[in-house]
Amino acid sequence: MTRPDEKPPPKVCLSIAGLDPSGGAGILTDVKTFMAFGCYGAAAVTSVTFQNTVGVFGAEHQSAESVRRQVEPIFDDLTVDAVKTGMLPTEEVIIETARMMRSYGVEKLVVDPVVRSTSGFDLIDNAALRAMVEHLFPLASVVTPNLPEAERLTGIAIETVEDIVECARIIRSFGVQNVLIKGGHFDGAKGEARRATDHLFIGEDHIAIDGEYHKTTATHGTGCTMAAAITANLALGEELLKAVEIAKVFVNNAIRNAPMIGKGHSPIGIRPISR
Ligand code: PXL
Repeated sequence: MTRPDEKPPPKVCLSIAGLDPSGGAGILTDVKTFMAFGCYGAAAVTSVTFQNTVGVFGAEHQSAESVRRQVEPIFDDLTVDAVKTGMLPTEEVIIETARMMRSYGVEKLVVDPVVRSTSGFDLIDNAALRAMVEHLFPLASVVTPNLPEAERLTGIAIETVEDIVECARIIRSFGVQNVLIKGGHFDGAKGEARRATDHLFIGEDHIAIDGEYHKTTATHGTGCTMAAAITANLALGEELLKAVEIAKVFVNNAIRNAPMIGKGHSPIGIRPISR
């Protein structure tokens, strides 16, 4: 079939993550973000969560077979340019996801090691976290922990930038090529204006990416949006550093444009970017 507008087909991004039916995080946010960058978004559900802006009230995890039966037809049919993983709730789902990434030869893979919701609900168990480190991290183009996730992965209590560097060293020792430790939760030095600086470790290089800190409750879905925006930009052919920089500006704008809906942490405002 020829395309009516004769434009080249869009880049295809796939999210393998949880469903937040209220649309603040997870696959709905990922697909909105893929679309904002002009990519085509596909998604496989790993867990149906029950939540709104106030909190997470529970979750029904999918089996590894369910995830496989969602993902296989997508790869059999579409050319997938990049994949993002988010909430992978169990060891079996992680092992199956890693197996599929290897078998389909996925080269652009963003792994967001989602551990806990903003409201404090544990989204994966310890065995799953160990499996993610062992099976999925070595396949990732980049792993994108926030500070609590970096602490949980390494056992380090982060208080200084040196602690962040040490976390990155440990995470890389798990066989990860590139790590982005997101600094939105970092208080910084006392007396200094608070910034949201992210730390990207590419090979041996450490690049600090400065950003504005917003004092706001509208932070639900920032992590998903950041990882999805990186995924879209990798799919579009950007280098990792450029993809992270573009994603950072995108999330910043989305926080500024938050719709401020709901009684808890408002979702952020994901809007198409103008090219
Ligand atoms: O932001 C972490 C996250 C990721 N994925 C799903 C979630 C959450 C937080 O609530 O529900 C599905």
